[in-house]
Amino acid sequence: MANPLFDSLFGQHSGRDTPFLLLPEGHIITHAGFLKVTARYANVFGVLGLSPGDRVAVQVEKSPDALALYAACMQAGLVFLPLNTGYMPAEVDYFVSNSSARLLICDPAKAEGLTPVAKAAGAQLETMDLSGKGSLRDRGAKQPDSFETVARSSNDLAAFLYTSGTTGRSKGAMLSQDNLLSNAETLRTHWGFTDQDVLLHALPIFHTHGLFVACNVMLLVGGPMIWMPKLDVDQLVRFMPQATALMGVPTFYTRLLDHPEFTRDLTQHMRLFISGSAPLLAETHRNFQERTGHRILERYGMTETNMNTSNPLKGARRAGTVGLPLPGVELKVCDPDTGATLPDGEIGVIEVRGRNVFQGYWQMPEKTAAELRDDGFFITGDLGVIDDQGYVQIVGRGKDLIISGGYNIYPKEVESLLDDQPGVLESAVIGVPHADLGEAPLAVLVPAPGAKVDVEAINSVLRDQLARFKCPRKLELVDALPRNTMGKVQKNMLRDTYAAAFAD
Ligand code: MCA
Ligand code: AMP
Repeated sequence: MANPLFDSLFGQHSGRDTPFLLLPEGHIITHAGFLKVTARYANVFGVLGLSPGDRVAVQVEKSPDALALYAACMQAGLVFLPLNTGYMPAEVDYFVSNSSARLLICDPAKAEGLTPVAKAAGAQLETMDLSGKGSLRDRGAKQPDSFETVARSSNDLAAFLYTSGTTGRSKGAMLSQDNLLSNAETLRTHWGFTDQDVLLHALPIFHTHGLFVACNVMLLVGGPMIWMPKLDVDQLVRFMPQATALMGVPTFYTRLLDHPEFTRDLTQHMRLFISGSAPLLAETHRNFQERTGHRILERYGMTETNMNTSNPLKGARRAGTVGLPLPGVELKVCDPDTGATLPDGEIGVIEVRGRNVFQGYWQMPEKTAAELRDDGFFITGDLGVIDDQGYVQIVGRGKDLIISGGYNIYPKEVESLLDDQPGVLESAVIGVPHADLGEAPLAVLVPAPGAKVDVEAINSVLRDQLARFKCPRKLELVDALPRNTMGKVQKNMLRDTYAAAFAD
C-alpha cells in the first residue's frame, strides 16, 4: 500500500456513503463526506508549504473537523501533534518550539495569546473553532475535495504525543505508522469490533485513548461513532440505546453509576464497556456489574506503547487487574535495580516489547536510551505483578506521577513553579484520593524562614502558567516536609496525612 495507515483507516472508505460521525443534534457525517473535508485540509497544508515529515501542532476543541485534521495529516504524510486544549500558552510554547512544528492550529479565541508563540518558533498560525470554522476552513473552501495521498511507509512517523517526565521537560514520543496500525488491528480483533458496532465517543481526541484506541479501531471496521464534544453523562445515557460500545476513563463509569437513569434495562443491548488510562477500582467494577450485569473490560496502555494488556472479550474479566498481554506484546516484570526478569508473583517494573512500542523521544537520545532498552523492551515505570493465571495487576508507580480523571500530572513540573514563588522555600505535590477523578493534586508548601506566603497570589500564577487540571486543588502550609535519612521527601507520609483532604 502507498500509505498503510491512511489507506487502512481512511482510504478504504473512499466514496462510501456510510455513517461515520453521528452528532448529538442529529446531523450525520458519512465516510465519503468526511474524506472530502479531509482532502480540502490536506490541500491547504500543501498551499501552506508543508512537506512530508513536517510537524503540525493542533490545539483545537473536539469537532468533526478536528478529527479531519488528523486524517489530513496522515493523507499528506505530515506528523500530527495534538495538544490538550487545557494547556496555557507557556506550555504550548514548549511543544511547538521543541518539535519545530511548521504549523500551529488553535482556537480563534486563543490566537492572540499564541501568535507570539508561533512567531518565536517560526511556525504559521491558523485557526479552527468548536464548530470547525476559522482561517483553515476558509482556506479549505477554495481547495478541491480530492487529494492524491502522499506515499509513506510503515516506519515513517505518524504522530508525536508529548508526555511529561519525572524530571526535566516533556518528551515527544515518536509514533510510527506501524505502531498505530498494528495496535489498532490487534484491538479490533481482540475486542471483536465490526462495522455493526456503534461507539459512544465522549473522550478528548488529543490523547492515545480517544484518538488512537477509539477512533482508529472504529475507522478500521467502518462503524459509526456518536461524536460528543466532551463527557456529559446525561447525553451518554440519552444516546446509549443507539450504541453498542463505550470506551472511557474510570470517571466515566463512576459518574454513570451516580446517574439515576443508568439502569440494567438501558444497557441490556450493549456489547462492551471498556475502561483504561487510570486504575478502575475493583469496587467500581463490582458495582457496575451489580447495576447492569456487564463486566467492564479493563485494559492498560501508555502514550509510548499504545495498548499493552487487556482483559479478554471472552473469558474471565478480573476486577483489579488489567488482564493479559495483548497478542504481539511481550511483557515482563523486572527488578528495578538490575533489570533482571522476576518470577511470576513478585512485584517489579513492567517492561514491554512489540510493534506497539514507539520509536523513541524526539531529539532526546539519552532519555530514549534510559527507557528503551537495546533489545526493544520499554521500561514503563509502572509497578506490577503477574499472577498464576498470567493476569497483570498494576500495584503502583515507580515514577512520580498523578493521574487525575485520566490526565497525567507530573508533580515535578508543578513543584518547580511553586518553588519559584515569593516566600516559598520548597514544596511537594501529591495525588490524594478523589471520588470523581480517582486522585487529584494537592500541594504542600514550606514558607521560607520569616516569609509570608500569599496563597491566592500563588494560585493565580499557577492558573496563568499551567493547564487547570494540573493546578493543585488545595495548598497546605507546613513547617517542614518529612524526609528520610537520605534527605528524600517522603511523599508516602504526606499522602497518608492528607488522605482525606478531598473526602467530602
Ligand atoms: C477537567 N478538570 C480536571 C480534569 N478534567 N481537573 C483534574 N483532572 C481532570 N481530569 C478541571 C477543569 O479544568 C475545570 O477546572 C473543572 O475540572 C471542570 O472541568 P470540566 O471540563 O467540566 O470537567 P469534566 O468535563 O467533568 O472532565 C472530567 C473528565 C475529563 C471527563 C474526567 O477530564 C476527561 O474526559 N478525561 C479523560 C482524559 C483522557 O482521555 N485520558 C487519556 C490519556 P476549573 O473549574 O478550575 O476551570 S491516557 C492515555 O491515552 C493512555 C495511553 C491510556 O492508557 O489510555
Ligand atoms: P500516559 O502517559 O498518558 O500514556 O499514561 C500512561 C499511564 O497511565 C501508565 O503508565 C499507567 O500508569 C496508567 N494507566 C493506563 N491504563 C491503566 C490502567 N488500566 N490501570 C492503571 N493504570 C493505568
